[in-house]
Amino acid sequence: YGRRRSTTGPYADNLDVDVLIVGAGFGGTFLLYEMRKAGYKTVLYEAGTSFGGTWRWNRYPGARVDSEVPVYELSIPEVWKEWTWSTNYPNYQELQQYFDHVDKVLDLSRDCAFETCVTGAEFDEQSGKWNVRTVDGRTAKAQFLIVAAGFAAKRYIPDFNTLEKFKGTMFHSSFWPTDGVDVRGKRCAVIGTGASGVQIAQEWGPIAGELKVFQRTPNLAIPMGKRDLSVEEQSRLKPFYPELYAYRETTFGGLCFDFSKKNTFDDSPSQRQEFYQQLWDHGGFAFWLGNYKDYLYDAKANREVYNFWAKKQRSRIHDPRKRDLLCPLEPPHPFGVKRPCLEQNFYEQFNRPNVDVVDISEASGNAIVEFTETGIKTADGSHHELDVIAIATGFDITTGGMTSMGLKSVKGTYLQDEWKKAAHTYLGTTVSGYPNMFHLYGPHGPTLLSNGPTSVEIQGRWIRDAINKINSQKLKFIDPTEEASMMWKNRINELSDISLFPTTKSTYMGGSLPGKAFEQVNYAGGMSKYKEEINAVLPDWKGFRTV
Ligand code: N01
Repeated sequence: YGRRRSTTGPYADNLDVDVLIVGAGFGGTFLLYEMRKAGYKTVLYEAGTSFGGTWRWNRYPGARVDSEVPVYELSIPEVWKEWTWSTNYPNYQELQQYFDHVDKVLDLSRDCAFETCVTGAEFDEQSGKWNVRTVDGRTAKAQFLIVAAGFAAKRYIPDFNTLEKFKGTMFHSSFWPTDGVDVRGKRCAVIGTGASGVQIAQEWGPIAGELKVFQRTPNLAIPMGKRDLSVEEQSRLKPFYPELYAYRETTFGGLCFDFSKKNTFDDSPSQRQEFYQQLWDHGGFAFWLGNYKDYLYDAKANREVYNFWAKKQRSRIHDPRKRDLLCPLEPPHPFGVKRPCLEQNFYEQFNRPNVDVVDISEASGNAIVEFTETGIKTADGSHHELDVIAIATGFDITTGGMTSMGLKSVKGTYLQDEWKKAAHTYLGTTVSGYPNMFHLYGPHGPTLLSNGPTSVEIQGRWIRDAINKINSQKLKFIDPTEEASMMWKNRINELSDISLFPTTKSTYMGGSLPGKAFEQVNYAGGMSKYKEEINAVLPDWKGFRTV
């Protein structure tokens, strides 16, 4: 970071702007557009080299989105009118092209400083401005600070014994070399079976000499339903896009479908099988967030879904040992309380003689003991000889981006200390002690339970409206109270506690990082309810100190 491209415009030192945004993914992009449209002098700082956020960093083999386009898209007409996709689930390269298109159409780059990493920011109550510092010593003042760092900004590499000893090629999934890694004929391993691990395994199975997937918990993956999209099909549908973008805000997940209005046992067993089959054939998250409305709340209903899933996926794996590890008859956890990955041919990979799954679950007692110069040792005494390792162990989920930029509160404390265990926010958009700071697509919003673009548009418009209101009321700043933050945390827990989410350790419940609290990090009441709740506080600044 810190290679300043220029000394002028957004790269200048001592900037004084109305709004400073950090992060050029969907959130930052949308807000830069909205803020400029509302007439604010805005600058965006981005650590990477261009727009795209997660899609610039996650270049691992097979990286592909798991929400369908055009739902996974900004609703800005100038953008979608001129854009067509090759498939309903584009890969990272096509998403990068999409972001280049967004940049060009909306003329965004002129207000962006790339390779600009924020290392400190504090609010001065006297002047009512944030003082922001970058890694190369630049400073900027801004009335409003918007943190759009995303939920996967800080990668997590477990503290494996003697990791540094390994002499082969090893990368974390979110820090993959631009030129890729040639695995043809090589002995490869993937550690982790989240969405990243599953996608890498699919890509490597057919070409690696040998592939070992180190699995702690099976991913209850479901079919993606990827297909080609023609220009004609997209042109035919475009007149309906505004309706689609309005509709997605009314659903639980911000998608183009919603949970069924029925409970599981309202239907007869045969009707249920028929319904599950329809969802399965639809592909994508329909089987997850379009299923019976009670199944994420009722264990008996959930088991029905699991049984259907297991029957389907077990039939694809020939070897009984691999089948039982990847798709056990007894659920490792309720279906859907960990994000089910969308797969294309993940299970078929294990029918290849060169692909195997290594059970490192707690129950097996076969944890990774250490890394050696030539591979990985597991507790059962095996030494797995390897040339290439993909570490797909995820992120410091939702909080990592915000706690990595030296944010200092008006009480003199740092966010990274305050949030060591868990996040405290009000509405999933503001933090007590950090006046005039807003965040989106992070902790305590619908984030990981939602379609990204839908979430950032709802939160982004709320942030825009809040900023407009602060200015029209001639306020110096707003700051949520600690009581309001507690109330919001209780609300987050209340929505989650009635569901099956708290039965299982997952990214939703704080992730894998040692020392993190086991608690819900998302608003689990659905997008439309969330929108209603956050919009209700604006008219009288309920829960905020206003100065
Ligand atoms: O990471 P994850 P990810 N030893 O945290 C395992 C989204 N995303 O990068 O399940 C061994 O989901 C861990 O095991 P367990 C995605 O939806 C989207 O895949 O905790 N293993 C798990 O298997 C998600 O929200 C897309 O038992 C260890 C894996 O590592 C977020 O990004 C693509 C371990 C981590 O899975 C992150 O996904 C990619 C250890 N010490 C990502 N610690 C799409 O749009 C952890 N694990 C398709």
